Amino acid sequence: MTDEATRLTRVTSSHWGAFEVDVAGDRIVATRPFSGDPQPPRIPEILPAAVHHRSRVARPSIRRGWLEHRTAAGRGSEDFVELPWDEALDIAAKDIDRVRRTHGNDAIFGGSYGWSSAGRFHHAQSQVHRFLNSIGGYVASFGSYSTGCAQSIMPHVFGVDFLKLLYEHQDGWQTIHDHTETLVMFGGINPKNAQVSMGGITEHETAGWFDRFAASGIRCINIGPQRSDAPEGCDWISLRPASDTALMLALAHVIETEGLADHDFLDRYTVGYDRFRPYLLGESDGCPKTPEWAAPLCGVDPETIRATARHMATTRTFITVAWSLQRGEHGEQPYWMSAVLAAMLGQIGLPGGGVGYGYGAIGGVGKSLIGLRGMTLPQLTNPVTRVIPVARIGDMLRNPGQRYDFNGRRDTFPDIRLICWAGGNPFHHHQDLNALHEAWQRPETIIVNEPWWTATAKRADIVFPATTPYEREDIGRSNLDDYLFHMPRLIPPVHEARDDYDIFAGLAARLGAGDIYTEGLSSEDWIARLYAEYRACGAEQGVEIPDLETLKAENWVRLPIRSDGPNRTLFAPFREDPDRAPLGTPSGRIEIFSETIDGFGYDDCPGHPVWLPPAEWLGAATPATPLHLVSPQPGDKLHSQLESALADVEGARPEILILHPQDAAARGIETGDLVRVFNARGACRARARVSRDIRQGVVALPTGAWYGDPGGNIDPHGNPNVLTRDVGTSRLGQGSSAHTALVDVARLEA
Ligand SMILES: Nc1nc2c(c(=O)[nH]1)N[C@H]1C(S)=C(S)[C@@H](COP(=O)(O)OP(=O)(O)OC[C@H]3O[C@@H](n4cnc5c(=O)[nH]c(N)nc54)[C@H](O)[C@@H]3O)O[C@H]1N2
Ligand SMILES: Nc1nc2c(c(=O)[nH]1)N[C@H]1C(S)=C(S)[C@@H](COP(=O)(O)OP(=O)(O)OC[C@H]3O[C@@H](n4cnc5c(=O)[nH]c(N)nc54)[C@H](O)[C@@H]3O)O[C@H]1N2
Ligand SMILES: [Mo]
Repeated sequence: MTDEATRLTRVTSSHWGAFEVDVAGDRIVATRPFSGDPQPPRIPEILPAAVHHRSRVARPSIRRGWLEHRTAAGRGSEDFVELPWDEALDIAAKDIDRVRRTHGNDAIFGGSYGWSSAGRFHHAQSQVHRFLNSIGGYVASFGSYSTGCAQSIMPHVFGVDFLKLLYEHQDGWQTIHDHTETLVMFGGINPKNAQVSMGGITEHETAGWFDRFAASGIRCINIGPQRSDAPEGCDWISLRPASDTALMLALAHVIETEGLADHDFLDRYTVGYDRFRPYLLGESDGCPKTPEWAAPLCGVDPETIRATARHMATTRTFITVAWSLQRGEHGEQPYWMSAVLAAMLGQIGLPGGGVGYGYGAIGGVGKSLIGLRGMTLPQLTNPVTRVIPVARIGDMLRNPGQRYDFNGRRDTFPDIRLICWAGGNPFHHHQDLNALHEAWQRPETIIVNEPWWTATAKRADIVFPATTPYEREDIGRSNLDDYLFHMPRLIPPVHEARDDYDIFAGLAARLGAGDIYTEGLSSEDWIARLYAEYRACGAEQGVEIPDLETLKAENWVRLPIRSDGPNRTLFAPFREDPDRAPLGTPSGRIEIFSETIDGFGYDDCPGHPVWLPPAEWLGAATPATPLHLVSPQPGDKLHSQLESALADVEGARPEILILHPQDAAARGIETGDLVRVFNARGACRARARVSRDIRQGVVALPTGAWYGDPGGNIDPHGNPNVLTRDVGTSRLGQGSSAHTALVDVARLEA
């Protein structure tokens, strides 16, 4: 029995959903699933160990060489000196002031990408951006590692912001369930990834939908390198990574040449098919994109391609594309081509037909809700207009002043002297980490707010210990969820941690911008203000939201904002009448050929979708690097978060590498063996798991193991980003190319 006096149970929310937390005294002692979640994730189980882990940053810490000599030398390898808060804030503020006076605010990089924690007010990105704006601005970043490439290309094709397309236009699960006959999933739909969502999903439903699809006889086809990317019971067409565009072109070729293309749809709703068709048929380049052409590229036999094309053309077919396909070099092409393929089938705008993106990427895609706005900390305005594509940070640090192209614009990389990061772990998320470590030596000062001594914190000059959500009060809500949470402060700050808000308030005050940053409000005041705005917005839309005191008492409520009835269909009004409801493209139609993109003159992203192989894929395998590495999201955590405690679990590190029995046998590797995964960029250790669920020639190593300390020639924990290539998807998208990398694997003696 628990002692009520010392033990308290409350519900809180996170990016991986709601869960119950048991607190005894100053400690979180256990977590339990939230009763309303049909498929609760196991991720929170490790939370108590992580929150109280020895790797928490205890006090403000300044790297010795920087403190004594203001030198970058030793960054990442030197020890830190702990200082009292006031002293550390004084030192940091003085240096920020020096940089902005000497070099201007465009020498400060505050792109600060990362997921940080759920909770609306203590949202680290909003906090750091507001702070930097209050002191004169910063160089920002555009897009995300998740969908950066799609965010650039898809508005040219469909004329709508990519994230709006996902969250407000695409077919709902119910529509798919009720109308789709064939679900073709490039890159699968994996309930493992849908555990997670920005701000959290409370009821995890993805696996449940697949049970219902199976019961109603929907044929689900997973196309990609891993069978396990889709639930059991789905068909699997095993495909070489990065070859989806070749397969899609061959499907399109069959559809066109067998008279299965819907030319009425193409005429009425699209532009540029006449420019694309000669390429498809080989009239413009002498290379018809037949199944026989595609087979050796994508590793799928021509008969399977033909049968699949015919099946797609003769049933209500919904094509889904995982975000992973655009997280690779030339990731623009499979995205654009999937839209063209769907247009040729003529089912866009019909319920359960057409195309959609990222149904398995995060929970909440496919859910139909009345959108409520609000609960966002205003970020003020940024006087610095410089913005880099988010995944080009390594290039920016290496090449100040160098020109680069991005989606039709030419710009030069700024000369960054100071980096301020809160709520992200670039030494988790960026590609080619050994190269980033070198580039990271260039700025004069690096300031990081972090709860844990991550690889990024270890590579900073000044580290401010940040609280976790369990140490502060907040409101949990997400545009993709119908639950609303009061997230109580469950325990006092661990060691001397402070909220990001208080850290930045301390810096802003020292820089003469205290009032601009805080407006004289405490965290509590801000939460009350933002909540009141949110309630008012709800009232405008006829949704009653309880007052804050009631929410605090209830802990969580469910809002009546689901619209599960007749469900959403992508572009239904456009299909109804394309003249009255045109798309936002220059032509008002789906752009199979884009004059805008053609006008950019990019050979790596021309005016219509084309087959462009990446520099690294199985078609370019070499004796030194014969295997394609995919680095998917980890099932047991969010990115690199909670890693400190997970890594303590006996046998958990290095991370598990999945490889095919044939590739394992050729190297004398068995399940459980320690292996070395390597290429010219780096090497890491991993633990082998031999499986037939992966295509021969492909290996999979999830992201998130903490990048080790510099100096070693092998990353001990199994971080795939020592192996990945740091190159933009193309001059158009400039997204992350994490999924296109070649490696080899060798057995390590234990
Ligand atoms: N090879 C490869 N690499 C990839 C990908 C891939 O598919 N393959 N995927 C990419 C993608 S899609 C993404 S989104 C990125 C994710 O990359 P990130 O978002 O950078 O990863 P996280 O581990 O979530 O980093 C969040 C950090 O914020 C800290 N944090 C949490 N809460 C707070 C807070 O309240 N305040 C402060 N100050 N800090 C906090 C956490 O401890 C953690 O260190 O990785 C990318 N990297
Ligand atoms: N548990 C958990 N869930 C998460 C996250 C997490 O850290 N943990 N992170 C979240 C985030 S930030 C994001 S952006 C999403 C990402 O969601 P996605 O981008 O959909 O997921 P990934 O795990 O990167 O990749 C999914 C699968 O794509 C396959 N794949 C890779 N390359 C190719 C290719 O060229 N063609 C085809 N057909 N398949 C390919 C791989 O086999 C891989 O397993 O996941 C979210 N969900
Ligand atoms: Mo992401």
